[in-house]
Amino acid sequence: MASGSKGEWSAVAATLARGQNGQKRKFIIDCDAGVDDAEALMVMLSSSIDVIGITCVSGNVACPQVVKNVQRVLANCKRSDIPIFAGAEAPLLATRKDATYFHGKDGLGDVPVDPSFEPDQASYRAPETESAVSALLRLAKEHVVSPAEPGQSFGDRAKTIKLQLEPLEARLAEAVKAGELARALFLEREVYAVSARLQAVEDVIVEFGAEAGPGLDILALGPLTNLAVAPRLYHRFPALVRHLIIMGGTSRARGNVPGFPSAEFNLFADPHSAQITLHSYFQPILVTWECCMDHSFEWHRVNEWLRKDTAKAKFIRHIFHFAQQVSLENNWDYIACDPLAAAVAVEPREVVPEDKMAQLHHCQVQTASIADPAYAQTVVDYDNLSGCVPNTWLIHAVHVPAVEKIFLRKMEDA
Ligand SMILES: [Ca+2]
Repeated sequence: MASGSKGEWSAVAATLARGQNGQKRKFIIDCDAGVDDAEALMVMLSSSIDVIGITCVSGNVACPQVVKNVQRVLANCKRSDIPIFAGAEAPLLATRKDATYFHGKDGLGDVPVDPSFEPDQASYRAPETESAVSALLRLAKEHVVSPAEPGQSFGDRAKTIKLQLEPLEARLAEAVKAGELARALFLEREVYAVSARLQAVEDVIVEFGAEAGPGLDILALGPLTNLAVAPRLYHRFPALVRHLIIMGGTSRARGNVPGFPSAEFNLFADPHSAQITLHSYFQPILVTWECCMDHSFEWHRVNEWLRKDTAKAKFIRHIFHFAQQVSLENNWDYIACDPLAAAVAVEPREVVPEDKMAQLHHCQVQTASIADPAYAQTVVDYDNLSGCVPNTWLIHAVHVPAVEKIFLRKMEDA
């Protein structure tokens, strides 16, 4: 029997769809822009949410270029009021890989600024001097809400994790008693991860009180290096995050990285950080590569959308030309990865309306050896054979008309 139980996703989607205590939702976007990151930023900025900062990470291109690309996108959206923070320049252990074959050498299709519809570069907002990880910690603390809504307090989260930990510890004790050493080592690692999640919440309760709760949501669109370093510097950080939505990973071990058949690019680019992230945060939401592939769009349809006579539509056409050519040469449809994750983040109830479309499972990332063809695979425990705690929401399907509506909205000039 699948471990994702009925009814739970609708509760998650309902809290994700609104801020705490009727406030607008506060988002940080962590990205490696990238043409599809640019589109995702435009989705977020055309939605009824507050984007309070953008943190950058090396991925599609190196971090300094990501910062430049975010500056350009924000200027094109007339949102240079949003602070930009430079983050990790390289993965934790892996060798840095980029995706310029698809995004162009500069990450935005190698097209010059077109003065007929793009703002002058002199108007770009300078990046902040504070680092991405420091900004994540500071902003998460600044956005704690007190008192939190019922079911969303630190106290509520601590209770949920405690209930998960007790049977897990019993399973570990049984494995030790039965002399099942491999299983015991595996379960010991899981006890460590769940205990760390509990410790983070308990320490946050000492700092802010059990009735307070997290007020910050994060949309992660690149390798997860910043999100792995944050809890390593400040172990309470994951407890201060309300929802973490990630574009990345695979649900059926079907990848998109040449040479690595079951690896998706964002997790492949820094699998160790991905593993830390899936272990550290409370129920992250994964919009997987297969979900994006299963809901791709034919290019003629996309080009119909882009015919709009707005500056934003012109900007997307401009930066997407290179990626579209690469796609057509390879017979690929338009696979909207980052914008699809953004659509899930902003309108979860419309985009993922049914419980069967999202399920909670234990997921981990294969990091053992780059010589292993399964390197960077997302290992999904669909039937809870591991005895571990299901902690990752996999989005399996989306409601396409709701997605199209959001995609069209992003091209309207404000
Ligand atoms: Ca990205």
